[in-house]
Amino acid sequence: MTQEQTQAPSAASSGASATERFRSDKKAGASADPERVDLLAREVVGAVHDTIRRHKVTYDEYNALKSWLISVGEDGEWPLFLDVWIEHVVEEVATEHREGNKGTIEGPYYVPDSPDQGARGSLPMRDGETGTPLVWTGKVTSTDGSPLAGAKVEVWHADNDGLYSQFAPDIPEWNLRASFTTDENGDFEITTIRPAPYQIPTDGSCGKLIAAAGWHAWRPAHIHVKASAPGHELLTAQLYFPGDEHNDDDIASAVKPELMLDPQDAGEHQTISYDFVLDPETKAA
Ligand code: MBD
Ligand code: FE
Repeated sequence: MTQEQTQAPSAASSGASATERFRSDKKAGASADPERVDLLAREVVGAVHDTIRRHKVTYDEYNALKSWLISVGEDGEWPLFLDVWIEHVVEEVATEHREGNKGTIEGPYYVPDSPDQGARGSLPMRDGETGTPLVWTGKVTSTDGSPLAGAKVEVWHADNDGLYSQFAPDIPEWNLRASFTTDENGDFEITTIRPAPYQIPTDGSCGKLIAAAGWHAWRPAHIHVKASAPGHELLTAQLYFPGDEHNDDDIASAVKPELMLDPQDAGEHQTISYDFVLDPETKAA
């Protein structure tokens, strides 16, 4: 392999990282109830049968699907596929009871335990990191309006080339990833750069599906965040920028009007203000 080939971000390398990350963090399926598995597996398989009958799916189409499903696993793109096309409905169902902040999907590129910068600070970035500097002030409160001191705000986003550290090669480990802890008034101030729109990898199986169906691969520029505090439900969200051409056709269907920022020009940089309202944990199971 040439130097260039080894260093180019590829679907296979970011997919392998995303698969490994997911397996190391999540204890998926540990508590699956057989009755739920039976019900859900039957309904999903039944929905596929209905589609085959309704559209008279051919053996060629069945074999194309089989071949594609095999390659999604080989490319490590199950986390990407699921988070782009399925997670938004899981998130909708999981958070429909909330009175506080709207959230949205986590996506495949979260990494826990990013470096803590206190209540005010910058995301780690390279010398000369490109992109408009952004200064974000905000407050974390409970649904009753009381400020939450010591709340954790974890932030991660792509760089100006749309690449995430730990999933694309040659980027410092914690680049554009950090955690903040709110002060005694629940306040924080985060300095970063404005991320670029993000195109999901086009050279893997998800890219093949997109090309075969004539779709596009874009997500609007977004800042990922998790806000949490003791006794409160974890909020996972993404924040978006007005005017992005993909706000209305996000491939991951994860944009909500409540998650739109309002950047103000302030000379060389822009300022944003965005607060989080967390729901108290309910005791009822
Ligand atoms: C991303 O950056 C992302 O946020 C989602 C949801 C899917 C793919 C890439
Ligand atoms: Fe993202």
